[in-house]
Amino acid sequence: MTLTPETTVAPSPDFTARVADVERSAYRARHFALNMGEVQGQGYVGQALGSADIFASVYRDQLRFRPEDPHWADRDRFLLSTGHYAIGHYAALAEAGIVPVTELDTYGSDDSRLPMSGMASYTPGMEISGGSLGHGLTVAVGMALGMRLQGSSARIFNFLSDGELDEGSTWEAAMGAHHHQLGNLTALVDMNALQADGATETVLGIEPAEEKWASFGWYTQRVDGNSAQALLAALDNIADRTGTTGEPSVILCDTKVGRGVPLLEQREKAHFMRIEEHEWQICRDQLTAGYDGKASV
Ligand SMILES: Cc1ncc(C[n+]2csc(CCOP(=O)(O)OP(=O)(O)O)c2C)c(N)n1
Ligand SMILES: [Mg+2]
Repeated sequence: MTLTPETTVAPSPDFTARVADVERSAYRARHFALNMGEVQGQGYVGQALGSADIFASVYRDQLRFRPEDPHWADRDRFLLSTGHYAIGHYAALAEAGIVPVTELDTYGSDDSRLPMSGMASYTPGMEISGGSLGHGLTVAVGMALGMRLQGSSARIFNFLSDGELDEGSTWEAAMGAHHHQLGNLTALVDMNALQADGATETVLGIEPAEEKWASFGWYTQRVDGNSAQALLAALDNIADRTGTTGEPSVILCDTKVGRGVPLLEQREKAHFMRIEEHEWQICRDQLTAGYDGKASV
């Protein structure tokens, strides 16, 4: 079956159907990311493709929001720490009906509401301005505490990167979340094994990451971050616990840069991936062919 990025399918409570729904959404989001990248001739396309399953799992399946009212007070919050992943976030916001699909073409252009690095004041649904790495979780902790003090049942999700685990502020926030018993907080870490200048393990190793988070008092799971099935199972485990424990939760998501497009998966890992003009269509074709071959769809 071939789906165009515009096709939408209603969510279903059945797990298998939920997985297929998230996979479809991630597939469409990957097309959106390629389209945005092509408009600029560049962009953080490798990260967007790698993390699309994480965004889709949360936006499609977990997050409580009103597309027509992005500032609805009781909404769940999704905080993007990594401003450069905005391209992936915009794709998810378009999928969620918060940003019009037609607006994606303006990505990174002058006067666009969709700048290359996420800005809260520009984009509906963008809760914080990213770019200065290591601050997302600190803001998320404050928000989670604030929502609890207000008696709100809203949940806070923070998307951060493996590179951000090198930031001391991330661990201060992790301690704070445990101290305040923020069971309404979930961190999602894109463990793509890359951080700008090189491989995470050679720049500044952060393993064993699970043991670190667990020792900070977090309910810790590590999953294949390119498997909607694994992501939803992990998110379900967290949802089952919410309200019953004060432990904050983290999902360490092992992902592949360029996921879904073999040409880019095999390319040397690069923070800012160079894609030649003639390659965009090849990328799109490979993405569509890979999706058509998926057993669970
Ligand atoms: C506080 C701060 N220090 C340094 C940078 C410069 N910087 C930009 S991206 C990046 C790499 C961060 O790692 P990650 O988010 O894992 O990168 P990716 O996987 O996208 O390569 C760095 C150090 C920054 N944006 N903010
Ligand atoms: Mg990284």
